Amino acid sequence: MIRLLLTFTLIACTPATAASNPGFQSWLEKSLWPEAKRSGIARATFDMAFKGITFDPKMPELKSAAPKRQTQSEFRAPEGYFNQRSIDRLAKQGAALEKRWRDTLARIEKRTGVPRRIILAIWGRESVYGTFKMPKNAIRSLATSAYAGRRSELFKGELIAALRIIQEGHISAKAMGSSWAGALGQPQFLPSKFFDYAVDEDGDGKRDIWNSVPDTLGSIANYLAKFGWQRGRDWGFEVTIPASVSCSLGGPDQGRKIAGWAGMGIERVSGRPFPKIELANTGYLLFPAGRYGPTFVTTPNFYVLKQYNESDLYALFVGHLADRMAGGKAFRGRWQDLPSYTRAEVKRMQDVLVAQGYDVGGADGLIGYKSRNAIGKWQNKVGRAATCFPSRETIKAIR
Ligand SMILES: [Ca+2]
Repeated sequence: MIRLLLTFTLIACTPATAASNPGFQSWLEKSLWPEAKRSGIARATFDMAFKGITFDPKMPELKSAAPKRQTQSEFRAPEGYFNQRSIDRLAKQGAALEKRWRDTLARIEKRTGVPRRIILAIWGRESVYGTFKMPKNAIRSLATSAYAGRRSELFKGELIAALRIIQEGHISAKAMGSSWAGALGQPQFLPSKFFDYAVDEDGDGKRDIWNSVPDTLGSIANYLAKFGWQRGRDWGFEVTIPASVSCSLGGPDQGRKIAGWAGMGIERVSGRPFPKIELANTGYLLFPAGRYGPTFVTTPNFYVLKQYNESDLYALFVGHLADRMAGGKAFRGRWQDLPSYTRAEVKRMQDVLVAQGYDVGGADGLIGYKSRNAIGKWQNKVGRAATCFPSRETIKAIR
């Protein structure tokens, strides 16, 4: 009994620190330090960065953590992703910030060609214009994931990049806030992207994407510019696409001049014509939910937005939010109720389509444009109306 009590007391008194994971401190010294040193990190930087840093048992990246539910926004009804109240609020805040940072935004827009509202929309989406409090210390979360995570090598590289950022004096280790996954500051850059994309817009010698609004705005624009944002062009337009145009024509590998799409009867929902510069250049059809939701003609800039986050809905959210800041209306097309699928269900359907010779873009359990096109082609082949998105009934029929 005494022994039990003693044990209990000991556990209760042991803070969740190094003592609860002695391997962590030894890994820092024996495994991480030699590698950091080889990468040019000074001992003083290393010691300062890890002062008081402990293993974080709550990280979702840990091998022992319960696997996350295998769904993601692509298969939930997109309606939830485009929450109107939150978009309205973000659009209002964005429009106010556009006034407040007018000169800075004008300078950045002129230099990079990235429209100010696109820059603002990414800022809003990533960190609610810098008001979202970063939940984690980057060093602690990256070190925990590098030590015991499922993608240890990847996080080790990110951690060493984070140490370089500290060593160069852009931010202190303590103030280096990040997401759970280690994405840094207001633009949510991974540390490895920092040196290529972050800029010192306010000229104080630091690329401070945690505290400086100009640095944040300049860095977001620089990122998009470096990924090829086309100056003078929009991101895309909501359109009506007549039934005579197959929904299996979606995606970046089936582009044609926007004048060509217009010639097939595709029109903007606003009733306005496509701008001249757009008509003369390439555009792509986008059916994010097949025929079960709004449809779009996008420009190559839509795919530049996807370089920020590899998701059609993310890029659409950013483009749409930018339009809303300029007084644009909510989507005209309605997102219909769609079932949410597990990745396993989608993968099973994809495996069947692949076995029948369709290109689904990799049977990964995610419904990307190639899977949508494949579903449309399958539906045409078996004499169904093409919807290019699986209803419950379709996913059961594809077997
Ligand atoms: Ca700066």
